[in-house]
Amino acid sequence: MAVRTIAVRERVMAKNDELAQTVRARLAEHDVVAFNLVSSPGAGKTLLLERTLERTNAAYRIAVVTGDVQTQNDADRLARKTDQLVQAVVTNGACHLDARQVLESLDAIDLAATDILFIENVGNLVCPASWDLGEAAKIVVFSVTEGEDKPLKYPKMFQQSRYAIINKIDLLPYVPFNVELAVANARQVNPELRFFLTSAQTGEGLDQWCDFLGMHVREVRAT
Ligand SMILES: Nc1nc2c(ncn2[C@@H]2O[C@H](COP(=O)(O)OP(=O)(O)OP(=O)(O)O)[C@@H](O)[C@H]2O)c(=O)[nH]1
Ligand SMILES: [Mg+2]
Repeated sequence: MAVRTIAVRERVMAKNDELAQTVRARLAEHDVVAFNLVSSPGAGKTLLLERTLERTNAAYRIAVVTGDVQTQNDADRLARKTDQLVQAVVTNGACHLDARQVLESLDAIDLAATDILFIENVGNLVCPASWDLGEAAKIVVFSVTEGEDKPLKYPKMFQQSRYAIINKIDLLPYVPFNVELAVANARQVNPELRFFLTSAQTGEGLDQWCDFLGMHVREVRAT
């Protein structure tokens, strides 16, 4: 039975990877760049996206897919900030989004009128690491209230991510968090990781973040 269980899981993962490639191809066809935001619950993914929409709405067309175990609260928050579609996926207990859910979401999104697709994954530092959703890159958000050791305790998420956002830096005066140590820990598991330091609350660091998004849109448009 144990061997059979593993075989089933491998088939599920293989199917997911196939669907992720279909997502990737559909996005490429329309020059849409997709980022998969992953984090522990409450690191600030939704607030960061709200601020991003406020700042970039005039410049880029951003669609969002949000994944939540229960409720569509995040989608409701984000829909207040944009005229583009915000697609809520309620996973009913699953701890991650999968490529099929993203592919089905794409049917409702006008990709020809989209520059960036943000996928806000379910808040969980373990499960989403294993699931390719067809994104250009995973971006791991972790906040200064979580401790510097998280990259070492949850290495796969940091290995699978190309970018890391250290968020809630407005709280640095109040919490014992050493940014250099956190960066060193993350680089230990993924030397290629690139960092942003942000406060979605005060707006600090969001200029660099939005410049980065603009650079990606321009790159995709130029190809
Ligand atoms: N002080 C401070 N609070 C923040 C910051 N970013 C987010 N928060 C707060 O942190 C809490 C969680 O933020 P969310 O944006 O809902 O976090 P999330 O990652 O989307 O959470 P889940 O979707 O549940 O995983 C909220 O109370 C936010 O107002 C920040 O930069 N500084
Ligand atoms: Mg959220």
